[in-house]
Amino acid sequence: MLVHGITANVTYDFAVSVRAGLTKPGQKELPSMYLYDDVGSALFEVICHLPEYGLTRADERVLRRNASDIVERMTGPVAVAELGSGSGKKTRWLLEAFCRRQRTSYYPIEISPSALAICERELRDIDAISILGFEREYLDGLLEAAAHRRVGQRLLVLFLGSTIGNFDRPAGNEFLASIRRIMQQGDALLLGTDLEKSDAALIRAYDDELGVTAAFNLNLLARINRELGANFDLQQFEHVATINHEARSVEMHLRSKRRQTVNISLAELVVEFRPGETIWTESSHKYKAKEIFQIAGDAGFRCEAQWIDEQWPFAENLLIAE
Ligand code: AVJ
Repeated sequence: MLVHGITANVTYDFAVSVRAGLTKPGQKELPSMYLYDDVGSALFEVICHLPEYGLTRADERVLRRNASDIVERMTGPVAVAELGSGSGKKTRWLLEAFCRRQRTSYYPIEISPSALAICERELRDIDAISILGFEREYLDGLLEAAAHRRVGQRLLVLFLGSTIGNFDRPAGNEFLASIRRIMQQGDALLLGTDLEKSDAALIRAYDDELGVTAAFNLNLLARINRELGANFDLQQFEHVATINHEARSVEMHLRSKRRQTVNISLAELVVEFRPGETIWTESSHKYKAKEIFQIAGDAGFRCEAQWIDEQWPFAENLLIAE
């Protein structure tokens, strides 16, 4: 019964978001969070292995190389909460370093149940780890994780992979401030941020030769077909990646190849598309290493340390709650 109730609500929220995004005057849009169902999460894992997409490997390299430095800066017992853990692979280095010192709690927070299960399986062999996963949205999950921490445990929140880049800058600042409000003074946030790079490198990364990113993006329409009884013809839409210089971001869109009408029955919606019209599905903002200090300060943190990968410019930032 409960499971049925939760499922119904998830579908309802999805229908409401799809309706709001596709009836917006001007640019149609869909929230990027819905890219990550089981199929989307699996495709994203493949993207992380593509030669053109260096982001995840850079994130992993910085974490692996600096794990002991990061861990030494967090003295005493620690509870680690991770927002959007994915497969959990890149978190291993940090958790192993913490667990060598003492028993450590790990709370992965993930909206994809399959990604959460994979993460728990991937990391459960680490000695002296206690894993408790939350299938929740970020802030709800973090509230729950924070409620589980023991007295005397410092909370380390991981927000890796430059997922912060999915927010526009004001929303990103607000999100960091919301995380800060759940934390106590002295707690820490390890924030991964992809740094600015050439337009050509970014277009290659977000429009790969093999078409995996295209499939990842188009899966959002397939998901609407599956879950909301829609009739999108996937052949009639194409993946586009563009640079927004003003926002300093890469945008993914789905472009209608012709004039067409789509019926989305569970959203009680009929949508018209002009030829060439796009649905904006995701933005990935890029940062300057220096600007993180300002962003941290504005949200109630102090950026205590920054580690940068030179091969694929990417920064791992240790923010301390003030
Ligand atoms: C998981 C949000 C960090 O923006 O680079 C990868 C998602 N989209 N390729 C990113 C993504 C297309 C990714 N993040």
